[in-house]
Amino acid sequence: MDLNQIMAGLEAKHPGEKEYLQAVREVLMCVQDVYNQHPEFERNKIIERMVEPDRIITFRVTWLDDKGEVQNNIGYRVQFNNAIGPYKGGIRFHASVTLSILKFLGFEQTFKNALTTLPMGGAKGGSDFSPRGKSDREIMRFCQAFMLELWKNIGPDRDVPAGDIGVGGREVGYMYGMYKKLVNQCDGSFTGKAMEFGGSRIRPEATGFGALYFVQAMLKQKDDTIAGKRIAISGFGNVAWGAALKATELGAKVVTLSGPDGYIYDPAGLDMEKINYMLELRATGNDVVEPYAERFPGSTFYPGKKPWEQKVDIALPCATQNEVDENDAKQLVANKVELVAEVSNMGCTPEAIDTFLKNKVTYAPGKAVNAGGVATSGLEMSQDAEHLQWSAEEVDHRLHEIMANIHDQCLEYGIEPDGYINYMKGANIAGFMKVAHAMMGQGVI
Ligand code: 2IT
Repeated sequence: MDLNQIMAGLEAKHPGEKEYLQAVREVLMCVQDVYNQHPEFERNKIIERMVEPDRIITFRVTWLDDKGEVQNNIGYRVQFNNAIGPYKGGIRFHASVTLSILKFLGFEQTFKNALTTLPMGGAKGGSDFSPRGKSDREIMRFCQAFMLELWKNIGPDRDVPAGDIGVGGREVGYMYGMYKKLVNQCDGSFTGKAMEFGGSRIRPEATGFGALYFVQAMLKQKDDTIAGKRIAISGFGNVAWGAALKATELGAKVVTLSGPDGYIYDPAGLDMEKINYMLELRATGNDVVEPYAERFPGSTFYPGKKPWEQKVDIALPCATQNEVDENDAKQLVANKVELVAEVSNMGCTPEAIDTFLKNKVTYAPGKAVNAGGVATSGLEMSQDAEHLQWSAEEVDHRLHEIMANIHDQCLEYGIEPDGYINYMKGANIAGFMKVAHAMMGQGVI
């Protein structure tokens, strides 16, 4: 494989798709040596087939706002790769959504899902619809309008969507409700459903919990433990909440949270009351964290800034792609950060990752760290298929096993000659090998 030639071809074909090209370059850079040891991959054009989505579905979503005015948005589903199982991946509702972002997320999802060991392919969907400031009725009408198009393309053995930024239990409920109305079947073709209609215990917490189990495995590898560590978390959504909850339960001190408006520094660390307050903040629909500082004296709000300027042992980006840039990384390194684990998808820019690797900071990518979310979605699919609901202990036990297994897979391919563990390389090669072998086994299609 000639990395630069492949990238030049993709850049010409998909100009301006910055996030998608970034995600592809990272994977190809990591797998090129292994790839070149397998001439059969080259003969079968595995890379060329893997970097293009199987199909992209684009549609107009028209809905009525509370004033009775007609609103239009764009809806997408990128069905990236189903070599390993039905397409699987979340739906994102955010004003920033573009095809490039959904292609990057679908591409990442394919390898992440392969790492879970469960039979799931990769996909992603979403809309440029912004839930910020919308009423519950507006959210419902939008979700229903979105499903009027998407239902034709999904199904329990075809494509199973779930939540992502801007899509939580409420939105999944409204979308699944409309889907059921249209197909007249309760087949569980969505995950992240509420417990009353086929959801799985632990799914709301799973991304954050799984990330902390992974961080525990990374620390154990260094003969270290999490108790007493100071942790910076960004975001205050579902993923940040689960991560903050588990980190606090494990005895760490979470000292930051953030929103689009800035970040909160709370030197006392989070406790249950503060963690529950994150849910209240989110329920306002205003997408801001500033009120936290008024509610909890002793904490400070830093408008327009990111939490990476604080001195911490562990940084857990939990907000969105490219939220840690080169300057943030340099600041973290200067403050002697020990470990950075991306809980958001592609949370660090390539320059930030380079900075961590050069300074031998223990760093792991989103597709390994945050895979507990989609893994628990896979467990939800199993429960729906057998018409049963498992106990929280059962789900949590399996989540632990899956995260430990992903950590082992990273070690298999990521240990460098000097003993440094390159989790990015390990995760990308392990995920890639699984997808490549699955594609090889099913012929040229
Ligand atoms: O990025 C992700 O892995 C998710 N948003 C969860 C996907 C899923 O299908 O549960």
